[in-house]
Amino acid sequence: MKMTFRWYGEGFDPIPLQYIKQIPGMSGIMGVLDQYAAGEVWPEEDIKALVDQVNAAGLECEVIESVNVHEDIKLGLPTRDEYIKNYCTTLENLAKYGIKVVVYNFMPVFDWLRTELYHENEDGSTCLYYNHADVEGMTPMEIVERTAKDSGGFTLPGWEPERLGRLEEVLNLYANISADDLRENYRYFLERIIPTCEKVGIRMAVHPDDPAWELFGIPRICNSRDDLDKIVTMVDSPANSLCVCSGSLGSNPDNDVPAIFREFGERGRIAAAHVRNVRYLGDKHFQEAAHLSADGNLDMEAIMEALYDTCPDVYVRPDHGRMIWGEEGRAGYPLYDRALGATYLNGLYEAIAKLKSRNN
Ligand SMILES: [Mn+2]
Repeated sequence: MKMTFRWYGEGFDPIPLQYIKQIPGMSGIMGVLDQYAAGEVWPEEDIKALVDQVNAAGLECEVIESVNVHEDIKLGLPTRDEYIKNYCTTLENLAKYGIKVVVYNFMPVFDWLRTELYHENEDGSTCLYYNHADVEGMTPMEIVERTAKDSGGFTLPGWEPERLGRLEEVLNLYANISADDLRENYRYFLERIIPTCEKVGIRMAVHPDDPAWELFGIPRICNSRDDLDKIVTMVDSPANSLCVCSGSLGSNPDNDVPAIFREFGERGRIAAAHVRNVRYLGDKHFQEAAHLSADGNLDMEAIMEALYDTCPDVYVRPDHGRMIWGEEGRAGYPLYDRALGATYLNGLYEAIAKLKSRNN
């Protein structure tokens, strides 16, 4: 396992690389070039600058999260071929500088969605929070505007200003798209990028939808074990793999998260993993918890054991954290609580490894 940390880049992320390096057991980051909109080619010189900067801090930069997929590709518009070509060029450029895994998602319009970004807990910490009842009373535009206002000046992944301007138009375009249509558009994309990935040695890792259900009547096709199975069989190659996310899949209690990690790990189709906990508050109603099993509803030991048993070389990162100890910053991506998460996950992993080697 390689423990990593999401980092948005100089000028986009308030956390210095040096602080990330100081977290025990941290091997590298999952990096991004946030200045490029979906569909644009990432130039070689910018990729090189990012990798050099991360390496200079004593960290690896082998995973990129995310190279966003242009909406026209998801919609299957004629313009998609140009954007797919650009996507392949970006993949070729990334491979030249040692990138091994690209995390992405195929969620229409909305990446992750929460109804509160700074929900206050009894202990004074804040966390990301979701109540579907609130979503049902709001239009997509209202919820996007509220999220942008709450985000404290940070651009949230999936909520880039460039995309918000087209929200109304894009929502209308999705009105006639079924889940099967979306899956066919996804297949079209994969069939055209996976040969490039195989050639340059990059594994694509799709992140599940978050939360794990349909929003505003727009189809979502990456929510469950069966959805993931359909995706990995569409193009049967290790380059077409998953970034399993315990918190996203775990937002729906019907998903058996450790079993999903174990199955796709055994099938050789997990390239990256996000590990965090959730606490169920009701039907389609949850909050993000500390990583500790006892703080939420997921069995974190079983999740880490599935990774240990099936894909010990996987890139792992703690996922969203709470705001604790007075920290201010990008919602879901603080330093302190994610560092605690990484340390806890490393502790679980060490214990699992030692117990298993002792018993053999
Ligand atoms: Mn995640």
